Amino acid sequence: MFDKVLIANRGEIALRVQRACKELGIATVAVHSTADADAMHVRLADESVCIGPPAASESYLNIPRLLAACEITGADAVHPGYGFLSENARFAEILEEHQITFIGPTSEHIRIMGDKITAKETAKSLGIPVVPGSAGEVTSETQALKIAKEMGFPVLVKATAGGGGRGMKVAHSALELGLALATARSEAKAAFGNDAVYIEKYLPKPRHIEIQVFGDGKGNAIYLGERDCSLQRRHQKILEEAPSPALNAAARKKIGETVSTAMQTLKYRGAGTVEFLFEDGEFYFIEMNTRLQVEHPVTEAITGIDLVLEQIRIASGAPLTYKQDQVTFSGHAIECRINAENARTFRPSPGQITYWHPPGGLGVRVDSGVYQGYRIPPYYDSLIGKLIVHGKTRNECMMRLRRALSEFVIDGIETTIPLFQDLVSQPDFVNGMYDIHWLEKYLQKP
Ligand code: MV4
Repeated sequence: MFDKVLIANRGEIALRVQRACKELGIATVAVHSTADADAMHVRLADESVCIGPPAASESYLNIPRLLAACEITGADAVHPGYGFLSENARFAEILEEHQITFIGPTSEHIRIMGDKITAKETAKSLGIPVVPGSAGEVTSETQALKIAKEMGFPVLVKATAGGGGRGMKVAHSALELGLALATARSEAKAAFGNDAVYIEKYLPKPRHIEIQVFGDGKGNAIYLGERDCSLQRRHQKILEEAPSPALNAAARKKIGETVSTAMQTLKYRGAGTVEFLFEDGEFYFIEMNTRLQVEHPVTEAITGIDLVLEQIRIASGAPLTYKQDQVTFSGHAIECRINAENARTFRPSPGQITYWHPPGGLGVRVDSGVYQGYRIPPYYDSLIGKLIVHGKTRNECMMRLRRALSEFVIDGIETTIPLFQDLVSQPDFVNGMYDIHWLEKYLQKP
């Protein structure tokens, strides 16, 4: 087991990793920018290293500085959290070259899944259902038109180097295809420096359902159920729940076994999330995230499994703690992402928290790195905490969520709490009847 883990992240996820390390008796090293000198993860770490000014490129994304922090402190492993360098294959490689364990998958698997085309090709070869579309990059309108006519319109043009919905254009007919290709290419060139595009059958009203999977890197893998992340705004997840209201036990078992078998074949190591679009009872692979996700606590709530403990154990060479038949699902969990933003305009609202009173009670968890008096810096993303609520049923979970939201007091800044207080009484949400477009349509209503 590791002696000392450097946590290459900040905010609530840095604290989350620290908790797991402490439970395993592992010393922790926090890194921070000058803007985060007063952050909770710095206060609670055994050691801390200031790695630079506020800009992420000069701190949390700066590989030489993170490596220097490892050398100075003698850390023998690094946990990347999510975001920042968590899916940077080169960072994983460099750490391994310095005999420091990267708590995550191999750089090879990070690289494969980081490219949309190779990820989709790999998924297909492993028996995972994918969206019908071009075998790879399309380089001419003639080629695109031939494939589109075979699939049927509408089709979606996507950037190979894309992600988070950037560089995507829908074409409803042959007449629109040329413009969609040209627009997607130019946006991809501008955003990613790479104008390669591919096309897929466009799914008009899907849900976003992701499968949590764990592998030991030696050919064993288990799945830990699914999370429904369909409530999104501009490709930002707002609320996630487990299990999905749209899945029954048979569908869950089928897609879970498909994914875990694929990860066994791949000899995948660590935590992974396989993302699908789900429409008319069918799953379609869109991408795989080779990191721990923000929304992992809803899976922890219904399985009772600490995913970060598992990540650290696997990275240290231990076998999976659980066999598939030891993974059980109990109850329902919902996570609300509390952002320092105006609940209607979503304008960021950094500043000092003058009063902080989180909810409590049975089935209520708040993961956050802020505290009363803390000044939220304007340099990083606006997530200040996650409210995770668990209940025996979805209805009990929602009753508890409404009560927890009513207890939550955060003064001094604006937050998205009022949005959730509104959402949990909307009939479509209460009935679980929402797809990936529902929230943006709802927010556009006067
Ligand atoms: C799609 C799609 C419909 N049809 N692919 C958005 C970002 C990237 N994760 C993939 N995305 C989509 N791909 C096909 N063939 C719709 C989306 C999409 C979406 C997917 C998941 C969650 C939210 C979304 C919001 C808009 C579009």
